[in-house]
Amino acid sequence: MPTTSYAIALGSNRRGRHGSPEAEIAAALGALGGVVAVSPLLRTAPLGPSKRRFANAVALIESDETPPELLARLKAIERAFGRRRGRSWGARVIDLDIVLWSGGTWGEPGLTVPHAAFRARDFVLRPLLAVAPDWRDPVSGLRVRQLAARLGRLA
Ligand code: A4P
Ligand code: MG
Repeated sequence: MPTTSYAIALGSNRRGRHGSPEAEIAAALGALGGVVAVSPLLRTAPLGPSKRRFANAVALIESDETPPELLARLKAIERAFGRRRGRSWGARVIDLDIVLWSGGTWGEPGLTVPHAAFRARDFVLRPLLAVAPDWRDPVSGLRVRQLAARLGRLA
């Protein structure tokens, strides 16, 4: 029985071998496995230099993996989907980020959980709000619904 759950953010703004960004996200959900909830899919304006709009979603998964084990698997899925390395913030077929972990916080070079930027990102908080409004961020002590309300007020 998996004892650990994660919130995973999915983003895509480039067609891949599965088709549209929406189709890439659907395929990534299948590759992830252990999915217990999926937010509605959102079309969002790009943050950063990329000009293409993104499809974004958040999934809750159950898994026995530690955060580094899960990150390694997410990177393998990104590679299998044709993501090109070394193009930070560029157009991508799929981007998979660990947003929250039921175990709390994890920090090592190359991996910070909760994700360092999720509290400021509407394209993560809005879908997260749909699947885990009461999840408490272990760093700020605020629930997802409070983080989303705070961001909404600042926007
Ligand atoms: N890393 C550290 N912590 C984590 C974590 N919690 N989850 C490291 C996943 N990865 C984590 O990520 C860079 C490195 O972060 C990873 O190798 C891992 O070791 P990346 O996905 O390889 O690179 P990136 O995504 O191009 O860079 P960056 O700066 O992480 O970009 P973001 O934050 O992923 O943002 N606009 C909209 N509307 N929707 C989007 O989804 N996404 C981005 C990319 C920009 N604008 C967007 C969207
Ligand atoms: Mg990423």
